[in-house]
Amino acid sequence: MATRFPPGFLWGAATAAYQIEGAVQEGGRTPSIWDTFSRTPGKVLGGDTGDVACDHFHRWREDVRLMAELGLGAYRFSVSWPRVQPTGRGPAVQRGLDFYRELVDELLAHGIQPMATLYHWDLPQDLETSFPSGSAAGGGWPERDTAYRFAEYAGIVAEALGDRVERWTTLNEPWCSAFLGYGSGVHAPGRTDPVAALRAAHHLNLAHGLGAQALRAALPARAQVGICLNPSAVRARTDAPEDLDARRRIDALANRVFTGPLLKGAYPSDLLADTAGLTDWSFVRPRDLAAIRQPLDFLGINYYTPAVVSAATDPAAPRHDGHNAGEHSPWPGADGVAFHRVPGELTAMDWAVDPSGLVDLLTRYTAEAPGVPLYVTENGAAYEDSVDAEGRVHDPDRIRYLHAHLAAVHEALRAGADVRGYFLWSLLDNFEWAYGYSKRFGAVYVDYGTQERTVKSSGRWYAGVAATGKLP
Ligand code: GBH
Repeated sequence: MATRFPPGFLWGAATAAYQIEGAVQEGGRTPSIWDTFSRTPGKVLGGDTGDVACDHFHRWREDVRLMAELGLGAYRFSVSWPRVQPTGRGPAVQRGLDFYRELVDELLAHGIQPMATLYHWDLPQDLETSFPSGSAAGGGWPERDTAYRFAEYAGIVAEALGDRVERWTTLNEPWCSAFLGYGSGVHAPGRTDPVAALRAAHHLNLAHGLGAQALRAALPARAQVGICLNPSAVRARTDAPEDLDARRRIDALANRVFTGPLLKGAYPSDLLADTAGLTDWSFVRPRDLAAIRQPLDFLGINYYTPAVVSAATDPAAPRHDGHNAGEHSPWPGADGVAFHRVPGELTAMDWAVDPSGLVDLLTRYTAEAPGVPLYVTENGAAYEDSVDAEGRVHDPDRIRYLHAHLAAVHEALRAGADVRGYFLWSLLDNFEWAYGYSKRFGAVYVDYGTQERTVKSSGRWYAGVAATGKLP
């Protein structure tokens, strides 16, 4: 049977501002927590920063031409908060808004539908450093005020771009912002406080809810508002009750801490019980849950690899969640959980290739969010690509990865999942957070010395899929 996707299925690619734009000191932009973090020795591999990245801030016209060459129907980008509202408070900077307006106009001129993400991790540094409550540790997402600031910023961007952008997402992967930023500390701002991480998760949820309200107030009725999560397809290593319980705990901390309030209007009671030794959750105020549970026009699912967990037997064993024993955990209150090597071939990130996790997530969230269309807002893989003597980039591993995951999307569609589109991560090789430029996820190769772009064989392959709407 031909693997044909429904008519109108959206074929896209995604990026994020700090990972591609560069030009960090231009047009009135102020530093974000990622500027600070990447300049702190030891935080990012090789001391890499986003100072130049793909120089997209200057090369966006060329990059839109590339998207057109690939035949993309949609492009998911993020807006840099400190570029449009320096320091995260007060008036917007026109130059910053103009950059995105021109980008969007160029996309539309090429028949490419923009999807705007308001927050892909580049919090204005000033909101982390200077904030009302005066806690000694810092501000940022553990502080309630940051959610209010986000809603204001969301309104500013919606006013500026609302006439031309139809699809909006508030946050990208709040799990990473909360638990990697404030729990394990491997992402900016690099704090390692389990309670701060839980507070951050709540204030990110609140920011989504207040931000979605601000978006709707400013946007035309046809606009669609959603959020991108990175739910974990988490499995128990065995059916033993203690392993199933480990699975339940990680499911609560990875998934239900967000989907509980977003879809059901409550934090899961098992999560509150599991974390009772850390916090009584009194930072959740009575009206917050109603504010968070806004109707969603779509839900964005980012997927790379599943997780396999069990009850911990040897606490010193490697954890296989990217965080080793002795390091701070991104899982507050779940110290008794072990993460295992997931079966399957590994990508350059050491993430196992297992598309069945994507089928599981798309099926699960179709059931848990009835009537809410899904998009795969990120999926892709890093491999060790290089340009050959003829100037070509041959990346058959990535083609295999994409093929298998698109087949998984198709399988989910056949099982009744309401998936409306797919965004490949990423359009370009770019700044891969704590890994700097050492990991390449692009469908287009970037030579960071010359900023030359070369479409990889996977990019050409994906263009064929986008053009025909089916898998070869
Ligand atoms: C996304 O993060 C980001 O949105 C994007 O900016 C980034 O470039 C891209 O993915 C690639 O990293 O640690 O082995 O258990 C994804 C972050 C990746 C965090 C998978 C959890 C679990 C794999 N997530 N990870 S493992």
